[in-house]
Amino acid sequence: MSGLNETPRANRVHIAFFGKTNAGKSSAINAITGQDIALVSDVAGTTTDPVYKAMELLPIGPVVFIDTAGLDDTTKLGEARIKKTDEVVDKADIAVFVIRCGDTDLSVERGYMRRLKEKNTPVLVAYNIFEGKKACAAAPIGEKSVVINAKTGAGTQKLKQLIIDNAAQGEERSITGDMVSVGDVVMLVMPQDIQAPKGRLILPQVQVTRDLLDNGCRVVSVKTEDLTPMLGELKHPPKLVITDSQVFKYVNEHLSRDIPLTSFSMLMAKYKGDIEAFVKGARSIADLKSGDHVLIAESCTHHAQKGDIAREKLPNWLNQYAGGELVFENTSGHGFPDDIEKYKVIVHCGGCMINRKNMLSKIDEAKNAGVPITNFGVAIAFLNSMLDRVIW
Ligand SMILES: Nc1nc2c(ncn2[C@@H]2O[C@H](COP(=O)(O)OP(=O)(O)OP(=O)(O)O)[C@@H](O)[C@H]2O)c(=O)[nH]1
Ligand code: SF4
Ligand SMILES: [Mg+2]
Repeated sequence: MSGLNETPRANRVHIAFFGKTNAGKSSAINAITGQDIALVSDVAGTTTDPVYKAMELLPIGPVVFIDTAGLDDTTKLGEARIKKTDEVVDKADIAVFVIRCGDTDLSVERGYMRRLKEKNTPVLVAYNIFEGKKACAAAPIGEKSVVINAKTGAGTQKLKQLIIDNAAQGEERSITGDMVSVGDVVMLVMPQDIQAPKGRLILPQVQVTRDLLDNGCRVVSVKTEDLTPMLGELKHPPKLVITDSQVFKYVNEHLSRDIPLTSFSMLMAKYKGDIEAFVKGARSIADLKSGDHVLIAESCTHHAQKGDIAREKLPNWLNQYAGGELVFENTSGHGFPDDIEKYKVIVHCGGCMINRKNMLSKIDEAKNAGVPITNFGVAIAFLNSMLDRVIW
């Protein structure tokens, strides 16, 4: 786990290395980073589970290098490894294929490349020269490529530059950039009740504040009861009010309709996923009837206080709304169940531990199966009739 002052892994650019066993993936990562991150040996299948290494790669900033197991490991154990590699495919922001010069059977690589392309993930190829080996194969599907010697490090600076150039087209995204302008006064309503962690702010509040400051806004933060007095003290109404969803009702009642309002969860849903898909998914809750199957999906298992949202609160609210007994299933971890088509809606957690690419992959999987998908925050906004009032 990263420390409090470090960028969480979910917000780092994910740079993933793929390739056959012994192609030199681990050696290439070590050469680029100048660190012995990954174990290198001439035994095929040295790297088993994906290895993650967070670091700063200037000028990109915080990144995480991901070393994966060989794509051609067909043993029984290999199957489990391939599954883990598939998970990396879903979250890679940029993919580097390490291919041995002279290797012409690239069908496995092509399959993976195709999947990455479908996700608009930039794909690079590093041809690894093994001394005495023949010329390199032509780039499999016209990828941007470089020739390296992963063992001596030759060419790896060029590979690093190629990664930097192509990761740059990957997004430097702003949470509020399309809603505010320089000089705007933005008011944040942040109840600091007993549920709030002692002595600090929660991550969405911190991230949104930083984002607004970066956008040149003047940020005014108030507790719920200070909303009205603060509005009275401002010379002009704020350009935007951002509230914690828990006090939406209060804020809505105390805020003039002509002041744009949104919530931290709507902003985070937009930042992390596909807000239009989530809103559409949330509106499909209106069609739920008794007996319908609903999947509640969480990305990880550590959520001590969130457990009851997923297993109690949300199911209760949805049952109340549907006026009957819905059939709930909970899942946690990477994928969705195989019989995903049976669900009338999927309600996903906020995904604070996964990156945006990973969330978009999940949204795509649901879309491909024709199942509406939303997330906790947007579903709760719908259930509280917030969607008619807030902007996103
Ligand atoms: N001579 C030479 N050896 C290399 C080169 N690149 C890697 N090797 C060697 O090839 C072997 C495999 O390299 P790794 O980096 O462990 O390969 P990998 O793709 O991570 O392999 P797995 O983890 O087993 O999938 C090691 O013994 C490396 O030292 C190279 O360019 N030239
Ligand atoms: S919101 Fe999702 S990813 Fe974040 S802690 Fe909860 S279950 Fe894990
Ligand atoms: Mg390896």
